[in-house]
Amino acid sequence: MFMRIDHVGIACHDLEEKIALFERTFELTVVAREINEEQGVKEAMLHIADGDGGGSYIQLLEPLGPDTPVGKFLAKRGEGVHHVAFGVPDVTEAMREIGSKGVRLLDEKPRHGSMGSSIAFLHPKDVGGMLTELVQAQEH
Ligand code: MC0
Repeated sequence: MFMRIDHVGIACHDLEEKIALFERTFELTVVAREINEEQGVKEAMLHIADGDGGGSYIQLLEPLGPDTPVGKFLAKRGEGVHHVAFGVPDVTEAMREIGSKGVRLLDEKPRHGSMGSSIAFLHPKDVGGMLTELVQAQEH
């Protein structure tokens, strides 16, 4: 079902500061930036490697406000890993398959994600405490 880890999302207070830290420490390069109003984030993707059906990335996330998923996470837990995203060939099919196993889907239908992807989230409480995202990369 999963083709690769698409990205690991990291919640932070200051996007520019954390981009500079990751560039300096790991020699990673930012390949995309976006403000996603629907998800309440300003984000940057730092490229790690290319794999089956798409690349893999570190995603740095700064909340657009306190009353957003990442804003609430920061207030409760502080900076750190917010979610893990898996690449799937077909996000709607993956939602159907995983949902049929009793895992709560946080989205009724796929939403717009980073770099033109289609995404959906699974409830962390149903998958071992890890907020999990399904990603179907944009076709090129
Ligand atoms: C909350 N919980 C988490 C968590 N956030 N556990 C692991 N990882 C996280 N990130 C836990 C809480 O500690 C709590 O457990 C329980 O889940 C319910 O949390 P809550 O605080 O009561 O509820 P909310 O209102 O904060 O909602 C949490 C929920 C929400 C995961 C449902 O954040 C959500 O719908 N997230 C999906 C969308 C999202 O995260 N978007 C931002 C990234 P206890 O034990 O205390 O009851 S957007 C993105 O990444 C896009 C741009 C992309 O990749 O392209």
